[in-house]
Amino acid sequence: MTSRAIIDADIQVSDSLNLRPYWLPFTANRAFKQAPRIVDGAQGFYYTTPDGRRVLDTLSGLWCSGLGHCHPKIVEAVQKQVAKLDYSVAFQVSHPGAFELAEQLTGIAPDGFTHCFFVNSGSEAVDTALKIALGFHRVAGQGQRTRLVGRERGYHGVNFGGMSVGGIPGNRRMFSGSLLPNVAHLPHTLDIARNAFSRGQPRHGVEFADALERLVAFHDPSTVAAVIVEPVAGSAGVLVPPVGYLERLREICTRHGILLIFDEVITGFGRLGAPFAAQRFDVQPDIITLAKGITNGVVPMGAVLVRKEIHDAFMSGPPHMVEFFHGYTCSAHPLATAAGIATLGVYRDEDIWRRSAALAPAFENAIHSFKDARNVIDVRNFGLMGSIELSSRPDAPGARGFEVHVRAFEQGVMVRNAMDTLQFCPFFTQGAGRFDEAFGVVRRILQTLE
Ligand code: PXG
Repeated sequence: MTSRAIIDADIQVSDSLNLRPYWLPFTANRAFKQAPRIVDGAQGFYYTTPDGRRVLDTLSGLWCSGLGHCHPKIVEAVQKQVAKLDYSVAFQVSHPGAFELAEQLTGIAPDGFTHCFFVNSGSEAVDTALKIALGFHRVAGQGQRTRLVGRERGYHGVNFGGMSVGGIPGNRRMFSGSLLPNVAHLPHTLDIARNAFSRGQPRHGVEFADALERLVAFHDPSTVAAVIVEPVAGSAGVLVPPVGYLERLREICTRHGILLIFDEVITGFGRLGAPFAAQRFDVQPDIITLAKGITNGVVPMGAVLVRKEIHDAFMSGPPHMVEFFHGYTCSAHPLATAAGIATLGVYRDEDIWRRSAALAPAFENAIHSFKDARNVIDVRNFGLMGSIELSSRPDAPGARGFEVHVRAFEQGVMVRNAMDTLQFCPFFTQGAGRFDEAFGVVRRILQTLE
């Protein structure tokens, strides 16, 4: 036995890995270590396991690899970059890739977004966006605007800001005494009683946005800095905004001088058939957070896009002074910018926004074929995001969804569950014919699932 093969008696393993030291994120660690699901390769739409099985990926990684795994152009760009400039000091010094990627990102952003701040993840993008919003009001002479508004069931990452404006109870519970003060939450927009099995945007629920008017009136609108929402909520199980809802949020924010932040960590980069959800819905936020698809998941990276007025407001004070006391050691890391530039090149060269929009109707038809399947209480979709919600076992919420995940993996399909909701995020380039492969396995599992 090699040292890597030494395993605690209670943890069963493959022959060669000690599973004990690694504490996995957002994972049922004990269940995992009893029956690990491990991949050691990926190509295109499939992972491969150490024992040589192929596993079809139905979530484009974790909503991040829409171009398929190991895209040769992105791989090559990263390989070249690492041999040329492995790291560049992030503060007071920079490198060409950072400027090039910022220019390209602002080039595909909605009109008026002129500046880009780089970070390393979606969570960092969100906390950065919240700090930009608070800082903006302060430099603009409205330092009393300190209140933030999020939404129930929202997911904005796991750092303290994102967790505080986030609305998934399980993510907040353990830290409930230590969240940011001065945060209020809008109601979520899921309304299965009225909107079950909606195709695309649900018809009912624009009035959920009116809660913002009441909330800001209650707290005094002049104390509110920003509202943050995912245009389509991802992690909570693909909650699609009702018709007119985002427009109304925008209108209320504008009327009260409140910044609107769209968290586009999932919806960005073609997921909805346009570069960003802001363009797809034709609703213009003031700040956009990005991550995931910015590098096709190849190198960790996030970004915050802001309008010119917001950036320019910070550019005061003595010119030798730092204007925004914020940043990370690996902001605009050369490997990430190389991956980002290559990824944007592929989006452009492979006509991804159009292909994503073109594939969406076939995806919609395929996922709505689950309407009459056993235990299915809702199917939701927008663009290339979709979910199938199962009823929960009364005694064990989440168990049904987890069982589908485990059984599907055994049968060569990676299916992500959020409690009892199954989530799907197809590859842009997979073609309509491929939905059956994954959905066939899911359908057979649902037929026998208690
Ligand atoms: N905002 C949104 C909208 C996200 O979806 C984050 C912020 C945080 O990003 P980082 O890079 O810090 O993880 C996310 C992340 C899932 C799932 O299964 C979703 C995410 C991450 C992992 C799993 O729904 N979203």
